[in-house]
Amino acid sequence: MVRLPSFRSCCIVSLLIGVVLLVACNSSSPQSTFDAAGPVAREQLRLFWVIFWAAMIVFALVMAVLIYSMIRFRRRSVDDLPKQVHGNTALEVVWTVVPIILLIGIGIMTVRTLFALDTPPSSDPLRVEVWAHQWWFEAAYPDYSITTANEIYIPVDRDVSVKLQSTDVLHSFWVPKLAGKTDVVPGRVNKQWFRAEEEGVFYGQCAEFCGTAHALMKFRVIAVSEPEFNLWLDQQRLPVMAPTDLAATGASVFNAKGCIVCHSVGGPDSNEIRESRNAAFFAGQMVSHGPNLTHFGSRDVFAGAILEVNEENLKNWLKDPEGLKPGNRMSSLAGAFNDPALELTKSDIDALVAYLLSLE
Ligand code: HEC
Ligand SMILES: [Cu+2]
Repeated sequence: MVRLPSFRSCCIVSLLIGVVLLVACNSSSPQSTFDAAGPVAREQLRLFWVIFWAAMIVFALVMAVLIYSMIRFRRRSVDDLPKQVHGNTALEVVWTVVPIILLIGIGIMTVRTLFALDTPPSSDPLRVEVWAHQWWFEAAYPDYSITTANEIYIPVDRDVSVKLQSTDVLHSFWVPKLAGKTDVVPGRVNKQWFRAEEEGVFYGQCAEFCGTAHALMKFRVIAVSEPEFNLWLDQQRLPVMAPTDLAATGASVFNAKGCIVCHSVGGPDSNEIRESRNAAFFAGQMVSHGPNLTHFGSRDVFAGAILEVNEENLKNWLKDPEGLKPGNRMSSLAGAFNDPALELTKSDIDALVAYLLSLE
């Protein structure tokens, strides 16, 4: 015979589940929407709390009435039959009108928040163009001729206006502490803006399932002081220095082994570059456009912000990108061109890593 769990074990299990759920609410979590760091996220959070508490009050009232009726009107003996009623106009009007009022209220607040957050208040926001790719984010700064990937530098306390475009499938751009999700739709331009009110690294993540490596499609928004941001801009605009020694060997390997087909070095990527690479991708001639590597050595993370930039990780990446990021579009490098001459030897890899790290 099956034994039902006792009341005590039920209590213990629910307590444990409660603890686990509460731990998940730790507000120091880097991707928590409950820890807004700017005006957009804060307004959205405020709306969330209003709707949450309205729903909690309705929930509590309905539960109270339900539990009261279950106890008050429980069946007391076998032939106990409650008073049979049919229809109650007053009650029906109440439970139709109250939700209508609630929904209209929530609707008004939602639409007002949408309009209030539609455009940045500043007339001179920092403009960033984000291109979503399977499975990494590209960030271009059109006013400064900079193209980078996975890391978006912004100055603190300045509005940032983000133009969102996709080169392949649906994605969604999401930096939980700065602003809610905005879908990135192929063939369409979407926009979002935010402002960081404190310096720091804000974690972002693609929030729309976009294929195999969707879970490994992260990025970072790095908010720094205005002078630090200007230093970053200056450094990103420097031309690439001529590589020396092992790095110079790496630069020739980079050309010889076809890395240059997908990766630009020495300047920003133009829309023409992006378009021709994507056209080749859709024609099945190549494995899509890879991140611009002009100042790769100055970045902290790579491959969708899942790996730290260092010698060991880069060697492993070039040896076996598939092992580090399953499904990624660089893995089939050798396969795509079907040419054993493109395979990398150990000394190729050492030279390439020296070259990549020299690209500061
Ligand atoms: C067929 C196109 C293609 C070729 C050829 C290619 N890559 Fe890539 N590469 C990519 C793509 C796509 C990514 C992004 C992978 C991801 O994060 O999902 C990438 C990522 C990288 C990254 C990390 C960049 C970042 O900021 O995330 C490095 C470094 C890199 N490739 C180096 C190389 C080197 C060196 C070669 C030549 C041996 C090479 N790649 C050949 C497409 C290519
Ligand atoms: Cu995704």
